[in-house]
Amino acid sequence: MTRPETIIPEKPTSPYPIHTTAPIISGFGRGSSELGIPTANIPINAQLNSLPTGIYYGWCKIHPVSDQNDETRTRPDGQSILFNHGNKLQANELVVHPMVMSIGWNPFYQNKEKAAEIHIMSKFERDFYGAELEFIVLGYVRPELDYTTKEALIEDILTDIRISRDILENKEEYTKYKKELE
Ligand code: RBF
Ligand code: MG
Repeated sequence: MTRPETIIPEKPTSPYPIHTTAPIISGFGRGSSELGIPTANIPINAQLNSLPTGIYYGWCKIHPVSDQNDETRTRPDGQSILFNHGNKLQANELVVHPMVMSIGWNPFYQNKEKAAEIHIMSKFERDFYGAELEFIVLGYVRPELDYTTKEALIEDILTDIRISRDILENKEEYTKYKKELE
């Protein structure tokens, strides 16, 4: 199936903006390793659960949780993950970033549980599991789709990133929400 055209309203319209905060948990570890597109996974809260599954865009900011020590947690697949709660991040990584969010069952991977994950459009030196992610969702890009190849999925995610970055950086009605996180 090919992606439907993305409709971009003049400005964010109800239910957006959705402004919320969630802890960064461990996902399947596929984003970085298999797709080359890392995502920060977050629990599905009632607010996110009320949205249709699909791809969204907005702004985000990472908040380190400084009163927590590093700890190692074991993922369901047996892999151990170091939770540093964002305490290794640099000042230039703690700014407001453009993001794309995927909510759903990842049909390409046939997940059994609904997941929410955010790709932050910046490069990071270190992981930041256990940090808090504050974010504002401003609009919808497309529904979740299934793909016949991994390459086709990657291509569509890169298109999502390009469309979303363009809206967030060039449309004033969307750019201005960046200030709410500063
Ligand atoms: N997974 C799908 O199965 N279908 C999709 O249409 C899809 N779109 C995505 C769009 C974006 C912007 C992102 C960040 C992820 C998307 N994913 C999709 C999820 C992807 O499969 C997931 O990030 C990896 O499996 C790592 O958990
Ligand atoms: Mg992930």
